[in-house]
Amino acid sequence: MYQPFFYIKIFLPFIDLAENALIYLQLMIVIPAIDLKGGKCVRLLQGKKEAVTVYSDDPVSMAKHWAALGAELLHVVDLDGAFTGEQKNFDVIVAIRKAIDIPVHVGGGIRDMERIEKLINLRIDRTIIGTSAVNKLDMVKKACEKFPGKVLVGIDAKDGKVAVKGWEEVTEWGAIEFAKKMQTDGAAGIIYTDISRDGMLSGPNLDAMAKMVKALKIPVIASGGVSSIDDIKNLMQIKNLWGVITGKAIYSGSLDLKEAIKISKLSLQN
Ligand code: AMZ
Repeated sequence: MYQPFFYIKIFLPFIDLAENALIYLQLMIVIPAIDLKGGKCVRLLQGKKEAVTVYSDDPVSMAKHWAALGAELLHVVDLDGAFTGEQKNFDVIVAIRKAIDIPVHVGGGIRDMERIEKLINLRIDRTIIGTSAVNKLDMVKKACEKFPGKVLVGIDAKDGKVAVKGWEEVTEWGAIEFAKKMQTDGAAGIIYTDISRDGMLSGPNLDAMAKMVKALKIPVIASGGVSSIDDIKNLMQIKNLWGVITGKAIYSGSLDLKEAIKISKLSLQN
């Protein structure tokens, strides 16, 4: 599938029009999220499965809604998959893919090569690997060799350490240290989530995001804590941040997706 934004982001570097004056052309993609649990579109608080709010019984309509508002990419997570290790919302994911024309990323419960291949064959544009990137240390490398450009790594951090298995287990890996390894292994990009902020509408962890972007050459997508247009503007100040995922804010109405997309495309600041 042709994905203009992805290529624009790669080939059009951030242009500094004037040194020392904060005037620059900034592009950052705003990505709506659909988290699936029991076939429904939900949000969790800090990823805890008991703190669940159902936003829609019809995730396919939700996906169409975000696409109609101008989304250029959709982030879909099978939460049951992330908790159990096996994708449980596969049919819904397939239905979402068929219903919209924009690129779709999928994560949650993708734990082996067969699952990656299956999703890619179904025209899922990129797969997100979390737990297995840590627990099967050579898997991302192998997957990237077989499916170049199709494998993102989801790094979900609790106090700077990588968490896995639905965020119920925290590992010894430092987030940046692990991200660098994934970059070396060929990951197409990193989705970096601050667990303590996720679903809290408390503002993103700008400092942690900036450090991650600075440490890597591959695209970084920030996730967790976004609540308002000001958060979008603040994230845009992080030079080279590729994108931001928003969930609860667009469901609760504290962020207008259409406005966020508009603002994220071009920003001339003095
Ligand atoms: O909210 C959670 N508890 C949660 C969540 N959103 N746990 C995992 N995930 C997401 C990760 C990543 O996109 O952010 O699931 C994906 C990783 O799944 P897995 O099964 O590879 O660890």
